Amino acid sequence: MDDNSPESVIGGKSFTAVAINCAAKAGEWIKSKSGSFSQLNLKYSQHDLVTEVDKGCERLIRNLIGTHFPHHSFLGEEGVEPGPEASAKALEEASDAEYLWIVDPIDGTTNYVHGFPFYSVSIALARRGQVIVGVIYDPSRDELFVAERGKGAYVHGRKMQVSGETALSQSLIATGFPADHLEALPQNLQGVQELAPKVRNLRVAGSAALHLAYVAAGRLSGFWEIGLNAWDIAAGSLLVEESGGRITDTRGEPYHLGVRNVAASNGQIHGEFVGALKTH
Ligand code: 2AM
Ligand code: CA
Repeated sequence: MDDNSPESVIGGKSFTAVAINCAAKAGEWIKSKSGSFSQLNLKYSQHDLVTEVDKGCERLIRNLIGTHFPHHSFLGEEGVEPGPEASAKALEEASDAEYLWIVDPIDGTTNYVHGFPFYSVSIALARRGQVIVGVIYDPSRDELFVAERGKGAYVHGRKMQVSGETALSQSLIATGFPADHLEALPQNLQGVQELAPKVRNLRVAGSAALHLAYVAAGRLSGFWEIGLNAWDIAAGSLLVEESGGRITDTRGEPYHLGVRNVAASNGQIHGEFVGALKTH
């Protein structure tokens, strides 16, 4: 039986339909709470924020997924202790699962807290470590990005395709400034130093998942960031691949769920892009 066929799930909903439903519901709820949350807590550092909306949103998604697929495993940002060691351990513990949902309830929490409308809900389903469904929802623009392995990636029901730039000099590249100011930030800044003079321009908008969706949609030529977690990248990785782009780590090695330093692009600039990042 096809694992994604209606017979395999309660209520006859496919994996992708459930992911879309979760992302849309969660996104609407987050947006409705924007500007009115009461608790702002610091996690790993003063640059790592969480609100009660992040936590409530993750609970909502977890419950919905659990209703449809009670035997599937779940890895969510808010269920894991802050810091790279805890997230690596959580991923390792979950990596044996046949089906693993990987969820970031709000990617871009700092933006959300400040009212800067660039944040997203990111939901991926991995089967034995390979992402097979990826959904990213941007509630500020009501944009839903969806990919299914082997079936393409879509936004507003239109098939997405990465951009056509063939050189860094024509490229619009995004990055993120990491919350870890000891190791990840200096490494990222070296990349900025190397790339800034080579590209058309750089952007730093604050949601890794949405940056990846924009690479898939051809709005950015590429994106890299240091020190991310599986939930920031998993859904976006499939969007990029299914739109004809390439995703690796920043040294050009193949992407897998444990990758923390990520480089995604339209494929055509990938060699030059990763080559510049590797200079350091
Ligand atoms: P978040 O909003 O879900 O925390 C911005 O540069 C990107 O980095 C966002 O996707 C953000 O995700 C992520 N990010 C923020 N703080 C982080 C941390 N301490 N460790 C890893 N990723 C982080
Ligand atoms: Ca988050």
